[in-house]
Amino acid sequence: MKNLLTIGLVISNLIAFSQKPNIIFIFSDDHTSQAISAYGSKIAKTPNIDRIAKAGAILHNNVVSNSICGPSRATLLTGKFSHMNGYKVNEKVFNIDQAVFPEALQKNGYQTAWVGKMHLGGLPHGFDFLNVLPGQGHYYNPDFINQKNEKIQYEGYVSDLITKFSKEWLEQRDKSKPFFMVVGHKATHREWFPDVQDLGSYDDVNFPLPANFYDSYDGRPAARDQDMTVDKTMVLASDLKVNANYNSPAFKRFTPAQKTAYYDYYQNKVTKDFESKQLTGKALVEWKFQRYMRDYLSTARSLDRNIGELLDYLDQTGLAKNTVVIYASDQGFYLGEHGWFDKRFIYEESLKTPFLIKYPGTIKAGTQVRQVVSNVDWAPTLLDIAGVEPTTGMQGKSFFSLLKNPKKSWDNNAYYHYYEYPQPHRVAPHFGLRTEQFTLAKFYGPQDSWELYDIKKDPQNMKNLYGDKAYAAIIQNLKATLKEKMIEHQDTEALELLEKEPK
Ligand code: SGN
Ligand code: CA
Repeated sequence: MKNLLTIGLVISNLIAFSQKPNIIFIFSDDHTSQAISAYGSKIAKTPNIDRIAKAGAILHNNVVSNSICGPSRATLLTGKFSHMNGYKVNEKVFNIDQAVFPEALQKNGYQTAWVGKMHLGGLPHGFDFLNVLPGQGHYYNPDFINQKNEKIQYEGYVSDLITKFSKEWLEQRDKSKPFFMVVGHKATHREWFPDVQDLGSYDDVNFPLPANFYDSYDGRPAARDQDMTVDKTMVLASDLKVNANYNSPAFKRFTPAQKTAYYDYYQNKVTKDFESKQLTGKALVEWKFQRYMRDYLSTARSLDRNIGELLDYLDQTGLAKNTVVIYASDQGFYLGEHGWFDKRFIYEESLKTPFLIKYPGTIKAGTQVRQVVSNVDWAPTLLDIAGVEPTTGMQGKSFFSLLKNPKKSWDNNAYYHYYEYPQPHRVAPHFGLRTEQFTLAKFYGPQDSWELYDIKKDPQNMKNLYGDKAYAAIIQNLKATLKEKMIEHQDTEALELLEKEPK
């Protein structure tokens, strides 16, 4: 009798688990929507990322709550804002003693894994399998840290190795259980080292300068004070490999063949071209911009190709039918807009992050989602997809219903708070609100200024409307909502600053 009951329980569990979808969360680094063709990019082709959008949904207004790597990842895991999960700036270590949503998935029968870039400073609980890059990781012949905390170096290009290890785990996992896997990519993080086969792939392209490349930053003192311009901050040797230091730690990892390929391209071609031109002033900045775009987009080629390889694998093994695939980046990035690279600001290019999702049979192919959602909503959404209740203290809200019905009305108010200052890019801390139409922000610390943008009229965030009397009522309303959000999300530090403001 007891045996029969046990068999019955096993069978019912198997049925329940087999109905649960698998979830693969492909998570890149600094890969922005301006570089994704599904988002309308004219300068890049990402046929494989686009496959996800074609088969499912693309989110046009998925913002992050703190536009920087480690904090974005901590928010993914906890469903909490930085001030609640404690991970406000990159160089801190994520407190692994807090609840993370993969633990809830495990309790509900899921197998969980994270492969590739993680960047949390410590290995969190909630994963049955880990094989992650230490810190920022390396593009060539990188080390990986496994579950036993052993560091092992592998030969190859990072995006290929991440795909290989992801597929290997899919092969050897416990196939009686549904799974959740993060495929964390290093691409397209600075210093943009393309795979050897992609060197020179954009050499024939002349990239148009963004209209605001020569931004004067009028009316935006925090934007003026940053240190992230292509002109002054981007380094010719380390970023653009002009007379690169082939004895640097990154190059020391190269095999002789990899080094020869890089030397042939960057020294014999790029550096030679640079030195023959003797550029100064605008011509020099614009040359740097062209090289930046070429390196960034060439690095993205391998990322997209590897996503294609993983999607093909899912198709070939039949896993695709019951597997949700998400593609997202930890934040957006500047591709020359405002004259910049990097992220951090509440302005559109770095506030928004790509998010594409396919779920065969549940999310309609070609779905366009325009409502404002945030990365704080990711954890509750993923749990919702798995049919699991949100864990206590989660601050985000599931947007699964929106993916199924993109016409649904929505609270389009996303809260933002960025902290890291002054290193590495001197962006003043700020908090703010992004609604369907407006962005309101307050810069503090070394700055003391408010900014308001009408996103519909000014998606480039060029005209600060804060002082404009015509917007006084709008500002008052937005400030009231901002305060409500601070209270709701318990950002007491920001609330104190807001309370000190003249009324
Ligand atoms: C490094 C980069 C910065 C970048 C941060 C954070 N400098 O410090 O440009 O902003 O990482 O990036 S580098 O010369 O070392 O590449 S993040 O993606 O981890 O947030
Ligand atoms: Ca990042």
